[in-house]
Formats: sequence, structure tokens, C-alpha cells
Amino acid sequence: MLLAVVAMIFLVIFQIAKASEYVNVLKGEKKSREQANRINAFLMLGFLVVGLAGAYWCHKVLEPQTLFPQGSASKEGEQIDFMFKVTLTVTGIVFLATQICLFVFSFLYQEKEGRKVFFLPHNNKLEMIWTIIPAIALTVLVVIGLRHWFKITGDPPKNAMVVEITGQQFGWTYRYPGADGVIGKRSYKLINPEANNGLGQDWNDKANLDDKMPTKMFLVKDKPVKLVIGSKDVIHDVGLPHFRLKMDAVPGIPTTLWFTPKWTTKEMRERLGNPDFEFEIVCDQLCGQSHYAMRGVIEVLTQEEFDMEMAKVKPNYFAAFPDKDPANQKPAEAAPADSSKSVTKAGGAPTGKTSR
Ligand SMILES: [Cu+2]
Repeated sequence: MLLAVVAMIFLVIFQIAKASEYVNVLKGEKKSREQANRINAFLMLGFLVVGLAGAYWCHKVLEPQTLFPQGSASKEGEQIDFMFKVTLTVTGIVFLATQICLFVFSFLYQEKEGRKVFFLPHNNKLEMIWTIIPAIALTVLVVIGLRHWFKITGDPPKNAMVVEITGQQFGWTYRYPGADGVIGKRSYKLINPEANNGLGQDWNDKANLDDKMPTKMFLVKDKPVKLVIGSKDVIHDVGLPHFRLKMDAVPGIPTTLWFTPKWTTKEMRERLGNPDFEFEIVCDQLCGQSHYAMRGVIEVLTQEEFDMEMAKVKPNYFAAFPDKDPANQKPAEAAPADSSKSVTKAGGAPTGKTSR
């Protein structure tokens, strides 16, 4: 059916073309060319008006569907939004000016009896103007962007918390430093999912014993967070659209990024009138078959709520060594603090079993 319609349309166009060819022969070639020229000149103006109206209409319809109207959910992201708007304004002005010139000039300087072509082979002044002005504009934009880049990839404020996020095909693992504030060492050689050590935590490093790995990323409102980003296989990318940030997750090269959440998840749900709203992590690097499914959830809480949530999460050490978990021990026995002696022995154990 569709094919028949397409074939019919082609046939109609073909017939019209053929008919107009015969008309041209009857009218004389020069006259019909002049007429076609005039029609095309007016069509140029039509394209300009329809095109600009279309661009404006698309903006009206699509802009509310983007994340722009809800504002940046991080303080650092406000600067990104600002830069985005400046870039759009500058390029928008250039776009309007060039498009209007292009189509209006085509109309104004259409073929006319007695008009001669003005020949302009070279003009140094003109070359200077259209090289130097864009160069200055782009330099300003790049310098503003670079300053911000150095800020968010540099040292975070003193009160910042640290969260490690590791990508793999296809999901994210979040690791918190625990009470000591230090994230334990890890090595790809120690990765052993069967022994509940998916990140390759080195159990000889005491800093690992209290590291917690919740299934969501919990953050605290108004508290800067530094993400230490890594990958276990291919290049992924921690995309944080609500916070206006993203950073590649590269195997073997930890990358960092810090930002400050502005609203809790609860506040965001009220602001947007959407009780199901979640801050999302999306993988922004095409990383394989189930790339689209690499969704992570960030829950922004108040400090008290955060402390309560984290208290519910057990250190991963207890998942790797269930017998060290005080919950599995007789009440008479002591807390895991003195288990560190036997850790030395247990620490090396997963290496032998590693499948890689
Ligand atoms: Cu990915």
C-alpha cells in the first residue's frame, strides 16, 4: 500500500515535470527561466519565514520536556546552565544573522536585466574581521568553561564526603569509606564475585573493613561530594543530568568530580509534583548491549536521614566473611575490631580463586 502511494507520487511528479517541459518549449527558454528565477526568489523568503517559525515552534514545544525548566539540582551545575545559555545566545545571534542574510540576499540579488556581478577576489580587512571576532568570542567561552572544569575536577571543599563509583557491564557499584573516612585499597587481581569481592577489595588493608556498598547512592543536601570514578571493563560514563555533570569512567585511571546537591529527593518530588521522581545516574558512553539499562539511583537526604540509612548498611567485609559478622556470632564474643588479626590470613585467600 505504502509502496503504491510512493510510486503514485513519483508518477505525478514525473508527469508534472514533463508537462512543464512542454510548456517551456512553447513559451521559449529565456522567458521560462526568468519566471522560474522569480518563483525561486520568493520561495527563498518563504523558506526563511517557515524555517524560523519552525525553529521557534520546536523550541516552544520541546523545551518544557527537557530538564532545563526544573533548574540545576547542584550548585556547580548552575554555572553549566549559565554557560549553556551564553553559548546558545551567541550562536543564536550568529545563526539568525547568517540565515536572514542568506535568504534575503538570494531574494534581493536575483537575476535582473542589466545587473552586473561585483567581483571581490580578496579583502584583508574582511578576512581579519571574520577571523578575529569569532576567535575572541570562542576564547572567552573556552576560558569560562576551563575555569569551571578545573574547579569541579580539582580539590573539593574540606567538608566534602567521598563516594567511589565503579562501572561495569552493566551496572554501578557505590562504595562509602565508613567511619574511618578512608576508602580501602583495591586491585583488579583480587576481584572475585564468588567470594563477594566484586571490587577486588584488599582485606589486608584495614581501611576496607568498614567500607559500605549500598545499592543506591545516598548523598546529603548542601554537602559537597567528591566522586572517585572507575570502571572494571570498558569505558563508561557517570552521567548526572539533574546535576548537569558527567565524567568518564575509565578502567585503570580513576577520575574525579565534585558537586553539591541543592535539594533532597523529597523536596524535588514536591517541587515537580511528581511523587515518583528519582535523581538518576545514566551511562553516557555507549558501552555494550545493555548500555541503556545502566541506570543508577541517587537519593539525596538530610544529614540525619543519611546517617540512619547508612547505619542500616553492613560493611561488605561481612558479606565476604560472614563468620566475622557480629550478628552471626555468639553474644559473648567481641566486635569485629579484633578480627583484624585473622584478616591477614583470610586476605590473601581470594587471590588463588580469582578466575581472571
Ligand atoms: Cu556503561
